[in-house]
Amino acid sequence: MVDFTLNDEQKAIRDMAHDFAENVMRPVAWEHDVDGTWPEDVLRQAWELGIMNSHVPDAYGGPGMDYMAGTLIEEELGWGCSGIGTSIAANGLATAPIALGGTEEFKREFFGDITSNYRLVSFCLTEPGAGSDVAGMRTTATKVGDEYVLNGSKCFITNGGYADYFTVYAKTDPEAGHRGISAFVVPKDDTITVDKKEDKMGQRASNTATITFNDTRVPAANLLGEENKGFKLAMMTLDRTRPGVAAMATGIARAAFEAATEYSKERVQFGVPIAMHQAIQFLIADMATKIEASRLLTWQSAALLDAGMRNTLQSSHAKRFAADTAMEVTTDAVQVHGGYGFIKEYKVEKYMRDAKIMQLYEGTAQIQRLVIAKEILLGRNVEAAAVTTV
Ligand code: COS
Repeated sequence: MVDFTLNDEQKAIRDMAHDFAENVMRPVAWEHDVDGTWPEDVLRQAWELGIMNSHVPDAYGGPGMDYMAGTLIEEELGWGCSGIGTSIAANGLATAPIALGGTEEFKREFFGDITSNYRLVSFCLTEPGAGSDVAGMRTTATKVGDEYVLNGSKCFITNGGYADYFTVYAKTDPEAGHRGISAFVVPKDDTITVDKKEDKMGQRASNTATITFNDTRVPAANLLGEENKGFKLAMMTLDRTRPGVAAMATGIARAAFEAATEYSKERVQFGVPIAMHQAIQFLIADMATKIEASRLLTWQSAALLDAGMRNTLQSSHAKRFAADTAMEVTTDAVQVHGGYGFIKEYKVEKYMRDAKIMQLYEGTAQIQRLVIAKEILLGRNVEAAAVTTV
C-alpha cells in the first residue's frame, strides 16, 4: 500500500525546519529582501542546526538525512523565505557531484571540513553563453603535470561572493561537446575574481555573482569522477537536487496560499468577506489542489532516489509542475488581494517575485519539458531503472 503519511522522525524534521523558518527566517526576510543584504546570521544558524548540510552522510560527519527529509526541509525553507532558503540549500547542489564522483579520501576530508566548519560551496555550471546549453560552455581546464589550470567565467552563481569552495565544470576536451566536460572542486584563492552581485527581481537575499577563474590551479586529485564525464555528473546532480527545488516552490506556493486564504476571510466587499464569493473560492480551491499535487510529485521524485532508483522523469515532472504552480498560485494570491496585493506592504508581492526564479534555475520550465519528452520518447525512465553511476 502507498502511504502518504509522515513517520514520527519525518514529522520531527519538518517541525524543526518549520520552527526555523518561522522564528529565524521570517522575522528578517522582508528586510533582507528590500536591500538585497546578506543573511549571514541566519545562514550560520542553519549550519549549526544541520539543515545546511543535511544530505552529508553520517560516515563523513553529517546528519545523513535522506532525499525525502531534504524535501520536507526545503518546503519549509521556501515557506519561510525562498531567497534565504536558496542560500541555505546551495551547499546541497554544489556538493552532490562530490558525493557522486569524489574518491573516498577526498570525501572524508572535504565533508569533514564543511561539517566541522561553516563553509559555503557554490555550483559553477552556467556561463554567459551557456545556460540551458550546458555543452556550449567555454571555461577550460588544462592538465599541466599533476594539476589542472582553469580559465573562464561562470555567471548566476548562488553564494558566489561568499563561497569557500566552487564545484566547477570545465572543458577538458573542447572539441568533444558534452563528452569533453569535467568537474572539479576548486578552493577559493587569489586567482579567482568575484564580480557583479546581481540586482535581482526576487530571492534578493541570496547572493548571485559572476566568478572568473584566471589560471586557477587545482591538484589533479580535485577532479570529480573520470575526466570528460562531467556532463553526466551534472545531469545526475540535477536529478538529485530538482526535488529540493520543487519542494521549495511548493513552500512558496503554500505561503502565498495561506496569506490569500487569511486575507479572503478578513476583506469585506459587497457586505461579506470575499471568501464568501465563489470567484474567490474557486481561486483558493485551485491553489490548494495544485499545492497538494506539487507536494506529491516532489515526494515521489525523492522517494525514488531513496529507493536507489533513477528519477530523471519524476524529478522533472516535480520541478516543472511545482515551479509553474508557485508562479500561478502567487499570481492568484496577489489577485485575491486586489490592488493591495500590488503593494509591498503585503507579503504576496514578494512571493510572486520570488516564485519566478523557480521556473528558471536548475533548468527552465521548458528544459524540464524537454527532459520529460526525452525520457518518455526514448523510454529511458519508464521502469525507473536503477541509478546509473559515473
Ligand atoms: N543521468 C545520467 N546521464 C544522463 C542524464 C541523467 N539524468 N541525462 C542525460 N544523460 C547522459 C545521456 O545518457 C547522454 O550520454 P552519452 O554521452 O553516453 O550519450 C548524455 O548525458 C547526453 O544526454 P542528452 O543527449 O539527453 O543531452 P542533451 O544535450 O540532448 O540535453 C539537457 C541535455 C538540455 C537536458 C541539459 O543540457 C540540461 O539539463 N540543461 C539545463 C541545464 C540546467 O539545468 N542549468 C541550470 C544550471 S544549475 S542552476
